[in-house]
Amino acid sequence: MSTKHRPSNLDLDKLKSASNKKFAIVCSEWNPEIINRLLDGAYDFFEEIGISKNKIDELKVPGSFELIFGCYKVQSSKKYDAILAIGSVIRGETSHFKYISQSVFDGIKDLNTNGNSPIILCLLTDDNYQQSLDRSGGKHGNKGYDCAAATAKISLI
Ligand code: DLZ
Repeated sequence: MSTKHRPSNLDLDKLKSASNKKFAIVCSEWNPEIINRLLDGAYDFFEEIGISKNKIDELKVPGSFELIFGCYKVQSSKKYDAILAIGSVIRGETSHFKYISQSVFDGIKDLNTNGNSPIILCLLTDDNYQQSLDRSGGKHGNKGYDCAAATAKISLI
């Protein structure tokens, strides 16, 4: 199991008390290599606190914009202690980048105010592909791992 991206301030022993909680991951299908790297990081974390991959429900949505609807559906089921949303938006020549990114932050923020299962948003918003690689298991760590830790943490509040 990879621990090379583990943040130094992580209290893994404390987070192990989330091992009896129920989690779901909602992830986008755009930029699949980046998404898979983020998912690997997230599952690395969950394994470290004693939750195997097959205990976590995963819902795929077409793009990051649909993370809002996917999270809404999952949240409405009231089956989960916390939800992790994973997406990757990479700046291109189109203004889609800013509209999609802002919409996702706004939409997930709104869902987080309804008092149901909290949603942690792991949305990479990078200028180019290399930056996304760097943050999904590269030189800047793995945000999937970090956000999975945040998901466990919020489930304990
Ligand atoms: C359309 C689009 C573009 C240009 N770029 C991305 C991206 O970098 N990452 C991502 O997750 N999704 C992208 N999409 C797709 C939108 O999220 C959405 O799926 C479509 O606009 C359909 O609603």
